[in-house]
Amino acid sequence: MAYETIRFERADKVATLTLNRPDRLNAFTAKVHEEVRAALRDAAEDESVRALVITGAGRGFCAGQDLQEVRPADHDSGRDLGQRLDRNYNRLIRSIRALAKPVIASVNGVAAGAGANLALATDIVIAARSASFIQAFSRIGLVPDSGGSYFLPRRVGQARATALFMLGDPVSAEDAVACGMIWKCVDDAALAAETATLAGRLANAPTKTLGLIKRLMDASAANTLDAQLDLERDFQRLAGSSEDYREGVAAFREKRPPGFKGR
Ligand code: T3D
Repeated sequence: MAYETIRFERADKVATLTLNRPDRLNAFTAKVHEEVRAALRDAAEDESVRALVITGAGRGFCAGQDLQEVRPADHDSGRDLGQRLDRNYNRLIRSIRALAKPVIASVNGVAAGAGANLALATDIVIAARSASFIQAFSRIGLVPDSGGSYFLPRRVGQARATALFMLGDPVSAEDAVACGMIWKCVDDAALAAETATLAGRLANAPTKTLGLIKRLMDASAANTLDAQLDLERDFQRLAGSSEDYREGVAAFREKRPPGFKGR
């Protein structure tokens, strides 16, 4: 499929989705959502893809909703923001969490509003040192969306999250690492190479197991210890019957690196 607002490339078991409207800091329009949905479907269905990277072209990662596309007429025509969230952002975040493969956000620049929360919805966030994260919603009179009010307090705690949501202040990549919002920050010039190394490691890992880890992590946010122990038992049963588990144990015994197939 030919895309207008994103790039979607596959190489060496890794798919890379690049938001590609740099003059608008890769803000989301309806067209971007449509194309991202198609790319995420592709990434899910293509068994040769074992890790997905989401990044942005130019100096920004994603500035959230394109505010040029928002029109008061949306309200006049009876289409409210709740409907837009259901149709676009909520589907986007659910698709990322449902993807049974690791997803990396490689945050190359500012991530604002839904752009920040898109990053937080991925499994591992690596950022350029010059990047920043802004819960910009309240600056324009909106509440956080795209899962921000779910992910952020779980990562940084209620006190920080509430202040960030209410104040809309930028958080530097270094501070984001320090407060547990993201995994790692690297020099700007090293971001592409570090992302490729990380994606390569994940793409050669036991993919089905990583998909189960993802589900465990999501469930742990709401589960009791008892429920989580039961889930670990169920998922270990699945992981334990995988080809990759057999390979992992065989490789350990034979003192060689494992060759996981993602099965
Ligand atoms: O409507 C719904 O569906 C509800 C869903 C809402 C989800 C949301 O994401 S709400 C939050 C929307 N996003 C924002 O409020 C962020 C708006 N942008 C900014 O605050 C700033 O641009 C940044 C802090 C992100 C970056 O600042 P800076 O100084 O580095 O860049 P800039 O000069 O502001 O932006 C560069 C260009 O990108 C500029 O265009 P120009 O003047 O050079 O022609 C700017 O207008 C454009 N741009 C940046 N963000 C957006 C945008 N254009 C449209 N929509 C944007 N969100």
